[in-house]
Amino acid sequence: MSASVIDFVATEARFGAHNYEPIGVVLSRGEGVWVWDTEGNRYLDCLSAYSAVSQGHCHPKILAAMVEQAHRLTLTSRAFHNDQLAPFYEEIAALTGSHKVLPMNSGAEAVESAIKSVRKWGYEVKGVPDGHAEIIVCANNFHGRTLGIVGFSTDPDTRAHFGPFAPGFKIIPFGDAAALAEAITPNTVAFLVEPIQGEAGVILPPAGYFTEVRELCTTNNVMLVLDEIQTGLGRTGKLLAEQHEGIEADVTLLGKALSGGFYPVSAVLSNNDVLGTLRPGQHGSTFGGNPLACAVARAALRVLTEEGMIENAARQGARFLEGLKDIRANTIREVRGRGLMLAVELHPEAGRARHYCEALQGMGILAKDTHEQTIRIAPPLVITSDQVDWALERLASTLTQDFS
Ligand code: IF1
Repeated sequence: MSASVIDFVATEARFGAHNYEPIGVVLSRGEGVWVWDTEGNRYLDCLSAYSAVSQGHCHPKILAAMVEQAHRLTLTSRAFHNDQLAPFYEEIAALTGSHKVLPMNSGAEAVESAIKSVRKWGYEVKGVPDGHAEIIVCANNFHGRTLGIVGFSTDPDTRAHFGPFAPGFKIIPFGDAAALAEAITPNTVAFLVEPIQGEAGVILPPAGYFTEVRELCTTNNVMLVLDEIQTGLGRTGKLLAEQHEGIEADVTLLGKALSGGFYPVSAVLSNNDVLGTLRPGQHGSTFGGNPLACAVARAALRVLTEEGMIENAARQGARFLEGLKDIRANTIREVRGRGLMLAVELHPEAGRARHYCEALQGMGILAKDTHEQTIRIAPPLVITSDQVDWALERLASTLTQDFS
């Protein structure tokens, strides 16, 4: 690392809460799938800010919409109407086939908002006795960092020493429909689940799991809440990951790529019943649904569909996965994923995934490890075949090295 890079890193360490341990690269510019560091080195971004920059860095049309709106009006609060909210509602509802929309900012806020809404639905529509609503979640979930959410995490780092936590959550194994059937009681209001578990290491459920989940939820009048904050908006090669399963959630959570990485924008989408229980004064946010966020989200959704990014994610994702499977390296335990949400799990004896990510950085690729043994690969959805092949060459040569 050069002197200036060490300076940025040291200053962060001196003043910042040490809640991250970034790879030693200081980025200052991005365009499409590429990012550049302060010294002008170029990298292929295989993290996409945890899938938030799916449309590619600094997409010109989203940028133009943001700048144009920023000149006109940024924030009104929901005390008044603004002329961007209604078209945003219409467009996102039409695209996703939803009846109602609740705009928020971060992903965690969308999750919290869904929890509040399904509980309220449980008391006011389903008839659960007040204070007794139960929500079922999965082991190894990741839904965000707020107190409500970390209380039902099973990851010690995420949870430890942040309690006491809110009651009302039951944890079952992911991918086990029988466990869901057993966990449901008359007080169950919702099952909250990721279509593919991201932080857990890109874990796909067994085939048919979500069909059974859908049936169980319908039969027992339990709201199926899909956290598509990471899997949604094209990441897996479909608009929503639920489409791979041939099901429809009752409540869908979106975030991250909803703004193409320009701004925190999230949303709860639902049928009429769930969000219909919220009355004036019962939930809100200063920034949620602001005109700048709505203008950015509208452009982010438009380019996703108009520029064929979802189809490209399916095509390039299949190419990337095939290419990864063709790499003959005894460091690799398993390669998995769907669309451009991919992971390479290493054998325990191969050494830490972090070392491979650092080696990849040296070859011009930025990727992020998760859980010691897994390298996550999630480039922007605008990646081309040549760029996939370019990445595969470098991954192949890195994965055949030994960092144990
Ligand atoms: C961090 C992982 C990704 C999410 C799902 C809600 C949220 C997230 C399915 C909350 C956020 C992030 C946050 C980021 C790490 C990251 C992540 F490694 F933890 F799993 F993306 F892969 N639901 N995921 O994945 O959204 O409040 O952050 O906007 O550093 O904590 P948020």
